[in-house]
Amino acid sequence: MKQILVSQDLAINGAPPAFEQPLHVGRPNIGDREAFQKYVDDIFERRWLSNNGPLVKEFERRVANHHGVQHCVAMCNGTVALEIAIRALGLQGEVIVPSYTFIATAHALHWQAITPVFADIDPATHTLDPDAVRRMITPRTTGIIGVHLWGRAAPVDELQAIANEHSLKLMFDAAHAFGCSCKGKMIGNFGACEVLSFHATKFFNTFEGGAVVTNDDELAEAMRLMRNFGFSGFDNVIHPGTNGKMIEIVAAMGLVNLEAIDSVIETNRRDYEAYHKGLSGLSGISLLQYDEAERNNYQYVVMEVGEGCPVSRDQIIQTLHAENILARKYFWPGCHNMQPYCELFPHAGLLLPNTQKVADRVVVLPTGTAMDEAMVRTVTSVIRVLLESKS
Ligand code: T4K
Repeated sequence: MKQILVSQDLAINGAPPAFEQPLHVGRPNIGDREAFQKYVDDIFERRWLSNNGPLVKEFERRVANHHGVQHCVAMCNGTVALEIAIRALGLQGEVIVPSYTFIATAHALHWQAITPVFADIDPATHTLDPDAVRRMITPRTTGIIGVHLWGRAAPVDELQAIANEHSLKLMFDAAHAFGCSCKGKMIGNFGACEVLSFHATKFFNTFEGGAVVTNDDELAEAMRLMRNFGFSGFDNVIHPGTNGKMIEIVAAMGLVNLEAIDSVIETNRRDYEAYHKGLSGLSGISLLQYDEAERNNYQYVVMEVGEGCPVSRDQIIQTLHAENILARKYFWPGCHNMQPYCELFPHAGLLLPNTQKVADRVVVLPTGTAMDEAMVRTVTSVIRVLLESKS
């Protein structure tokens, strides 16, 4: 790794890039490979590959225990888990969601002919602003989907109070929040249900995968039917359904990666602290903080480029990319600026000033077990040298 001390050391100024191989946000965290191979041999031996097999059942038990919830219904990915949860809750008409989220939150509604109504966020937390939610309620509203963005909980109590007051269903997109807590209570215990994602890029992955966690017995039962075409035993369909099943080899990856969770948190936390140290004191630069009183997975290191910064967010991204550091602008430009929503609701942005502001200033930096402290130091020195050269 090259030393970056002065602006001539930067790739944008003609120097070779800091990294030969690209550094990604979302390099998968992978547990014990031998343990995984052993599971694969057992699966072949059993010849039971899918359909609620023993590993999926074991995986569901372990994930439910980890979050202190009654039920975990494992699915093929987080998006299908969202779709099934939305359908099982009976949402229809309009559902209030943030625009500052991954597109799947909105698409899961639109895919089922439900209108996602975008409410603004609190710029300090990046999660739904309860007052903005109130403003978006109409006679067609049936529910609210809060998103625990970056693994930091949405305002669960305030959203529940609004839901109760207006007889709305409340659920959470907890795709980022595996193993996180809110006011000392594990994610999974809020709203009617919460949806986890186990995509390759997540803190905890099963290659692809997702789940709905809930304490509602009836809801869990309906979702179990829905993910398997509505089958109840041989030849007996008792519910409308789709194919949302998790398969055995995926559950095996989950069981292996569950064992690695503590060490992944340790690594993420180390990176998060190294980023803090490396970026402290830079004008206009701040990092989103995790509340140390809660359980966090520290998967996302979220840098904000504010007004006092001598360079723009996009110049920082461009400079990092030239070094092969593929920092991301998640979740720019906001769902409301993407298809089909930008065409369906061309003026939605007028009510989303904080979403626009935050989407324009965030840079998500690489973390995870593919990074070490020296790599983090190189990333921060690129940003430091760039800013110092312009101030
Ligand atoms: N709700 C929220 C709030 C979400 O963030 C997500 C997913 C969902 C719902 C839906 O859950 P899933 O249906 O996905 O389970 C990624 C992920 O694809 C997506 O799962 C995730 N959120 C989102 C935040 O990030 P992209 O398109 O930005 O990145 P992608 O998948 O190309 O991966 C990013 C980088 O990671 C790649 O450039 C290279 C690296 N990578 C990726 C994969 C897949 C690897 O090194 N190895 C890999 O196997 O969406």
